[in-house]
Amino acid sequence: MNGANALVGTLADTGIEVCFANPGTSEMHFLAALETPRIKSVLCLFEGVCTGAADGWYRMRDKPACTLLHLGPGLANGLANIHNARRASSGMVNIVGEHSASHLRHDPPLMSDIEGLGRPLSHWVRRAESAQSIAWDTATAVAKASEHPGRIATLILPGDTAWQDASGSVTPSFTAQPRKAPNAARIEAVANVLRSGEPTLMILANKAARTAPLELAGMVAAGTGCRLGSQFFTTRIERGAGRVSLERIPYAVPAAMAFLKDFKHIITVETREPVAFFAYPDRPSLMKAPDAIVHTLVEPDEDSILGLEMLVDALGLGGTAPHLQSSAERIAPSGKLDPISIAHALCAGIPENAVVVDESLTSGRESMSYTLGALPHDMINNLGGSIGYSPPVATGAAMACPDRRTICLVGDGSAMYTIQSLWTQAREQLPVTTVVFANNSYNILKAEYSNMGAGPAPTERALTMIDIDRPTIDWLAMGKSMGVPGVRVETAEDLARALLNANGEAGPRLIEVKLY
Ligand SMILES: Cc1ncc(C[n+]2csc(CCOP(=O)(O)OP(=O)(O)O)c2C)c(N)n1
Repeated sequence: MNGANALVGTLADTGIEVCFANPGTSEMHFLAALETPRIKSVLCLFEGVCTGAADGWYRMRDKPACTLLHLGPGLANGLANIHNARRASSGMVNIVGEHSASHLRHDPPLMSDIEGLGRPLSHWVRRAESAQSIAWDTATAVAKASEHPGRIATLILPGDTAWQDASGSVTPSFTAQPRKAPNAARIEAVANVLRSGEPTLMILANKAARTAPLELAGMVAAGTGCRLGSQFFTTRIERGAGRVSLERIPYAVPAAMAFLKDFKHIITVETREPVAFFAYPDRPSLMKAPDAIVHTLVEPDEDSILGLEMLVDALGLGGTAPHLQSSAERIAPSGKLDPISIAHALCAGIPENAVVVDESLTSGRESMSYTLGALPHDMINNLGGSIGYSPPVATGAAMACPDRRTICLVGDGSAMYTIQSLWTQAREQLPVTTVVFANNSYNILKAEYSNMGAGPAPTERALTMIDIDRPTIDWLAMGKSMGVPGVRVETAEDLARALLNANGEAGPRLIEVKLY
């Protein structure tokens, strides 16, 4: 048994099921070890796809996947989606290949400061010192990544530690730690706030946006009159008809301030108070009313089900029925495509139990609430703001949930960052429908130009950095070249029909939504 075998064996022993990989010469022993059927290895054609896919896997499975990245440059290519995963509290184990120590002193071309690249975005970085220590290091990495909230663990694997003998190495055993219990005094203080009857918004995030905690929060809302909200971006929300819905705090600062202005109290569950995505001249960073008070009910590393149960008990609300979202009054999607008619089409086309990965930006950003009454589904957002997250996350989510349809809603500008994901989806025949909103523009930046005070509207020259229409991207050809059949739609009814058609397919499909 060599170090690579010890590594892969320990990954499998500690519950890792999948490795999103982009290998190079230094990782050949790891590749050989991956021949075990115990771990599914999935080739991704860019490291940002590997790391985004690991994020998508975690969001659906609540446990880490691993990635295989080629030395410093491979890790660097994966960093943007590691950042997004970190902001979403997703755990992952990155295995980064490296030269043997004896080779490093000759300064070979691929040498770089891997620890230096990995550390800012990893919670844990370690370089395997010997083949004998790899099993220990690997088990430690998986335990770290599996903490709540999820953590980014990066293990650097020098070539010689992979190929040397690892027999007799020792693996520690870790028992998963239960989530921390919230402090009882804090729960009582929040109960008092709710008893006051003053206007209160409870914001739920991360694991608190799942059905069981949402129902507990729904009981509190039904019993006290408080409202339930989400940040603009949430890791995963179980939503749709029959579930407890969250009101989404708007993205734009003026709209968010208008939404928040009457709340005297904000109660946070696994999140913090609402912060603007960007700083703008003359607009505040914190968007609540100046006299509003923020109360933490559950910290991000605590158990929100327990916290909400304690709150329901403290308020004597056991047995209260939460208000459940009614089915959408389905407005038949029709006519010209705009954010509202797109939402109507989505509402008609999202199948039961779908996973929706949203990076629709200006095509869906403000209209996603129109899909609240769709069939029950999961909604995934990007908490890190680095675009190009959704095609990889959809890939990983579909690997994690092959029996569900994953729908990736993505702006054309965002899609271009990680479109290689389609190739992996075709190769693995994943049930993903990618909907590309082809407005030939970084449309969001047009409004941000004036929001920032750069001028009333982008100048012609500025527009050359914002429009992506010369040349026009042929999305159907793009999909076809990577084995994903597609269709182009120009009306809302055609979009709904295309979604429904794709739902019946086993493999990936692409829908180009032509928006100009
Ligand atoms: C890695 C990264 N680079 C650049 C940006 C800045 N940025 C934010 S949105 C955006 C354009 C998005 O365009 P598209 O996906 O087509 O959506 P649209 O705005 O047209 O709705 C850009 C370039 C970013 N957020 N992340």
